[in-house]
Amino acid sequence: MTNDKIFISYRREDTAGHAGRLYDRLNTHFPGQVFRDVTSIRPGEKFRDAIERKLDTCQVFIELIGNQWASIKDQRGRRIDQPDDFVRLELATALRRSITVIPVLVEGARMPDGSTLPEDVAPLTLHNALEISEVDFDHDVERLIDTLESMFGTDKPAPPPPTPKARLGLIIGTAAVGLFAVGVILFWYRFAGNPAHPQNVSASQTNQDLNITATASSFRPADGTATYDPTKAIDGKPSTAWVEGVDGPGVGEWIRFDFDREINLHRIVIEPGYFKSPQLWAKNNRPAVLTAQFSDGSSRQLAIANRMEDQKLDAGPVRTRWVRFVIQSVYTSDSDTSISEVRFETRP
Ligand SMILES: [Ca+2]
Repeated sequence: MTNDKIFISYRREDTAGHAGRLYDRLNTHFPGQVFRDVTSIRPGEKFRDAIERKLDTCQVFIELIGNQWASIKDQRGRRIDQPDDFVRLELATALRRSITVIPVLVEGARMPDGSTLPEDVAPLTLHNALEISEVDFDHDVERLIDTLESMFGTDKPAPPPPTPKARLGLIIGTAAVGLFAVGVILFWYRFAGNPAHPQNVSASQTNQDLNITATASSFRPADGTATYDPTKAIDGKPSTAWVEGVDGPGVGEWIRFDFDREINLHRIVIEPGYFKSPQLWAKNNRPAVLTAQFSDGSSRQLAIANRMEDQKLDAGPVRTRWVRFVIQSVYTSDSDTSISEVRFETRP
């Protein structure tokens, strides 16, 4: 029986050194949950069966891509084109199942062109890649670990039960908060519409030369002068943010941007979290993995680092009239998930 949640796939001739170091680092952080090497499959086990079984418990599949990943050949030709190539078998199996696939580009390698890859592994190129390099190895791997942690969810210990005295205070406090909340909700219904059904809350904003309309599945009601509707993610101000408004971490909530024309999108720049101050950033959840969906029916997963800085994410190129981000997982704090700013980089 195996409990491996993380599968590292790589080509020995291409990235064996990085695979070894990455395995060591991940295994320190997630002990006993990382699987690296098909050589640890017992002799006599059928290779295909062994891979299928190894991937049964796997939640995240990491494909290390070096400069020779796609091009490396043997006497029969390019390895990736051969149906029994073990990297191809592993990757195709992971892509076929609902396993999160993260391509990791090593030492400046580029993502291969999907049109040059066999059909069963070409979808790899739709996934957002992380990069690792010798110079920034520690930093790059930390970013990967942050992403993995958010996917697995970090179990925080429950707070101790309140003492009787504290409980009385809690009841009074809860009642006061309850009354206040009723007031806020009544105010909200009266002046701002019903926050439970904000499906079509939208406004046009200019983001670069694009006219964009933003909508969201939910958003946090205004408090005082601060508002958190979806247009706050495209107002050009890091100090304002879209903040989802449901109970819990906001997984499944979405924000959508409609453009005034079809664009050729190649990169998305995102400010994940509430950038008004480092304190507020730490207090509000940050998205860790977003699914970006496009009007051509395609989508891609964006892995976001847990850092308060602009993050540039490869998105295409894809021709699309809109982008919808669905929150898949978050870095949890004690408040709702926020996005301060999104920019779309296009090509003609
Ligand atoms: Ca903003």
